[in-house]
Amino acid sequence: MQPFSAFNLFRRALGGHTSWQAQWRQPSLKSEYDVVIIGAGGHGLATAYYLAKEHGVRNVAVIERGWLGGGNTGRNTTIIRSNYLFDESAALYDHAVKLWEGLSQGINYNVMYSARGVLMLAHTVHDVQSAQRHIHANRLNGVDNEWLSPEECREFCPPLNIAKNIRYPVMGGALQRRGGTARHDAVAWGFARAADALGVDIIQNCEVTAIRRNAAGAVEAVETTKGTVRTKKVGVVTAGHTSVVMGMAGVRMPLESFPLQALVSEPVKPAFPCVVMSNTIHAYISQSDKGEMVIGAGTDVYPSYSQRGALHIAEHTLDAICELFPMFRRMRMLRNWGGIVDVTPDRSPILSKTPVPGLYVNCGWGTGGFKATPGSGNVFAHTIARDEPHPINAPFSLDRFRDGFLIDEAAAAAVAH
Ligand code: FAD
Ligand code: PYC
Repeated sequence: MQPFSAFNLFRRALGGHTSWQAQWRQPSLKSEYDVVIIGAGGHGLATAYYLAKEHGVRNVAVIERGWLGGGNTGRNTTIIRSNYLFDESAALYDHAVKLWEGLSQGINYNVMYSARGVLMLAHTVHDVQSAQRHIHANRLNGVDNEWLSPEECREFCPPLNIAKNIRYPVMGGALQRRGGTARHDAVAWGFARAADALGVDIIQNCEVTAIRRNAAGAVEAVETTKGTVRTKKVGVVTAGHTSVVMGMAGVRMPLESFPLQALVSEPVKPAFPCVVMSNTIHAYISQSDKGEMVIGAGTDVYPSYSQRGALHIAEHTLDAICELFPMFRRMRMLRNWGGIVDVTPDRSPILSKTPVPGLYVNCGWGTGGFKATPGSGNVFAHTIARDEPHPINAPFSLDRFRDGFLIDEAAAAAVAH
């Protein structure tokens, strides 16, 4: 019997190990796989897991140039919601929310999904109309969303300042009660452990440097810093760098990459019960289980591959947070960081086959892909295993930029673009 201590409780929460690295095999890269997934973020790992679990495809490698979840998966503000305007988006993101609800049990790893409610504030007449349009559209799609008056907003989130004379007065808010947060790195570790247990090889510190095609144009191998791997199927899941990796196969992508940043405060006792977002002033906030206030800012104005954002953008966000939540004015910020998000012209993701036989791409999640992680992996695994899209991701094809069937969620996204 182990002595009772916080340390041992922590070990038990991790499944009996002190290090998450110790929880799975450390395989060497083989020379041939049925499927190679490039990128061990949440989406790549979820794809591998569902390939093995639901399609019986287990001879799979997930190849990661850095460490598990070290990209956007470990850098985001963990907001989960499915209150998107268009039918196609509502179906995709709500598929994910339904999977979040049973994920910890499904992969036997506590991802700390917490449906504490996401409140999106309205500060102008335009915001009010747009939020109410979303509420009606969401309800028609079976997605919960409801309108709250300013007083009801404050009742739901007591620290909120609803004074009428502030720079951005709160005119109400749209509340999705099933929305919330999860622990982002646990999502990567949990999918990794579950995929590994089904036989998937997860290879870290290994960069894919080339994608080789045969005389017929189909994928035949990838070159990596640990050697050549033969394979007939490659899934590219490399948020922020998708244009670079797809360029290795000669495919030009409709994407731009931008830094997006976030910051956390010193930890405090539980003070903030929900998630609050403001599209208009580009601020969003929740409290992590460690007690830090998790605050997200807008995207930088200029495209870049830098993993830090411009300071004036963070300053603008903190101004807004202090006005909306005056009790946080004297709080100290502990650290900030950035991730690189790739953005499509219609601000909706691409989950698609490509013109290259055997090459599949999952990207373009911009500022909002964390919430989609299990749903994205689930339908992308289907697409790879069957060489045809799942009905949920069929509208999110690369072809839409040629045919014009865009899913224009630009105005519906929660942060500055
Ligand atoms: P990543 O986690 O970025 O994984 C891609 C991996 O590919 C990386 O680990 C990278 O190292 C690897 N890679 C790249 N090139 C190669 C190569 N050549 N060879 C091998 N590996 C390679 N979304 C939300 O839903 N809610 C939020 O609150 C939210 N907040 C955000 C806040 C910030 C600051 C940021 C940056 C993003 C936020 N997002 C949010 C977006 C979300 O984080 C991403 O959409 C999502 O995590 C993308 O996951 P992924 O697995 O596709 O990518
Ligand atoms: O998509 O909900 C979201 C989001 C919040 C912060 C960044 N993206």
